[in-house]
Amino acid sequence: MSRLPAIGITCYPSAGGSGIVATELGLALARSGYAVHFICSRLPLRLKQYRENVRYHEVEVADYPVFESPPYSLSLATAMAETAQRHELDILHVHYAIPHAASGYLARQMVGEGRLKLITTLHGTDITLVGREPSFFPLTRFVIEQSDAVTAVSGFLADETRRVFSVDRPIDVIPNFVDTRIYHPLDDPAARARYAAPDERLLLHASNFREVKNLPAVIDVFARVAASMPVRLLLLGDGPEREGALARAAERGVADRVTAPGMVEDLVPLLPLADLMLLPSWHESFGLVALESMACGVPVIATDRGGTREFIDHGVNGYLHPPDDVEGMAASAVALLGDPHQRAHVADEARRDAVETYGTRCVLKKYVELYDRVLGQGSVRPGIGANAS
Ligand code: GMT
Repeated sequence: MSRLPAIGITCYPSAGGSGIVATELGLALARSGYAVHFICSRLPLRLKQYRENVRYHEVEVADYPVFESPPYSLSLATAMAETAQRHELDILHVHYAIPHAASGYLARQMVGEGRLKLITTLHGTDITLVGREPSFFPLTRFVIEQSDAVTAVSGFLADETRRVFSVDRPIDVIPNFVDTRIYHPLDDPAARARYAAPDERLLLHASNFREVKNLPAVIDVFARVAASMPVRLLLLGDGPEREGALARAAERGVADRVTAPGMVEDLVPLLPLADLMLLPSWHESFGLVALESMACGVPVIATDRGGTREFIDHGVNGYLHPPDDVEGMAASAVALLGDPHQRAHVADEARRDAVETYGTRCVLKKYVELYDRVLGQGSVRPGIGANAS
C-alpha cells in the first residue's frame, strides 16, 4: 500500500473520556496525513470545526412503529460498511465495546474480512460495568475474540478483560494521552477570582457524576479540608449524582463554598485554575481527567483502584488512596495545600510526566505501530506525530 491507511473511527460523541480519546486520536492521525472518517451518531464534541483529512458521517437511524426502540447498532453497522466501501477504509477503529465492536464486526463481515480490519479499544466501563451485564456478556466476549486487534487503556483493564471474559488473546496496552500544548499550567488570576479569593485554595472535581465517581467522598474530603483552611470546591460536569452531591455539601455545612456550573464543554481554561484535583472513583480504568490536570500542573488525589497506579506515583507526582479512605485523602490534601513548596514540586513532577510519557506524540506512535502491524506493513513512517505534542 503506497498511501497511508484510511481509518474509520466510531465513538460516543459525548463528553466522556472514551469519546475524547477517540476524537483526539483521529485529529492527531489527520494532522499526520491519514484520511480519518468519523462514523458516529452525533458530531463528537471536539470535532466542531473543519479539519483537513477529517470526514464526518452521521449514522441515520430509521424508526418504524414495530420497533420498541430504533436499532442503532444495525444502522451503525450499515454506515460503517458503506463508508468503508466508498472511501476504501483499511481499518475500523471502534472505541467502547458495546455496541461499537459488534457493529464493526458486522461491517467487516459485509465488506469482507480480508479487506477491512477491526480494532477495538476498551476504555473501562464497557468491561468493568456494561460488558459484564448478562445480556451483553457473551457478545462482548465474542467481539473481543473476533477483533483483529484489541487495545486497553491500562494494564489493569487488559488484566480485567482477560479475567472477566476468560480470553487469552493478546491485548495491547495503549494509555490515554493529552495534548500538552493545550493543557498546560496557566496563571490567570482574573479567571481564578470567579471561583476563589487569593487566600483560598481551589479544589476541583470533573466527571460525568455517575456512581462510580464516588461523589460522596469528594464532598466529605472537601468538608474535612474546609475545617482546617479556607478552600473552595469547583464541581464540573453533570450526571445522576450531582444533586445528591450538592445535598451532601449542604448537610456538611459547606454548600456556600461549592460552585457547580454543570456541564462545561471545554475544561482547558478551568483545570489550571485549581490547586488540587480530586478523583476518588470506585475504580478508574485510566482516569483521563487526572492526566489532563497533571499536564496543567495541578496535583491529583486519585483512587488507587485501577489504572491510575500506572501513571500516578504516590507522593511524587500525585497521591493515591483507597476510595473509602476519606481521612487519608483529606490528610494528603491538607499537607499538600499547606506546603506551597511541596505543592509546586508535585505539580512540576506531574507536568513533566504528562509531557514526557503521555503527550499525544508518544502515544500516537503506539497506535500507528499497531495499525502497521494489523495491516502487515513495515515500521512507523518518519514524521508521524510531527504536529502533535
Ligand atoms: O469515566 C467515565 O465514566 C467515562 C468513560 C468513557 O467511556 O467515556 O471513561 C472511561 O474511559 C476513559 C478514556 O479511556 C478513561 O480515562 C476512564 O478512566 C474510563 N472510566 C472508568 O473506568 C470509570
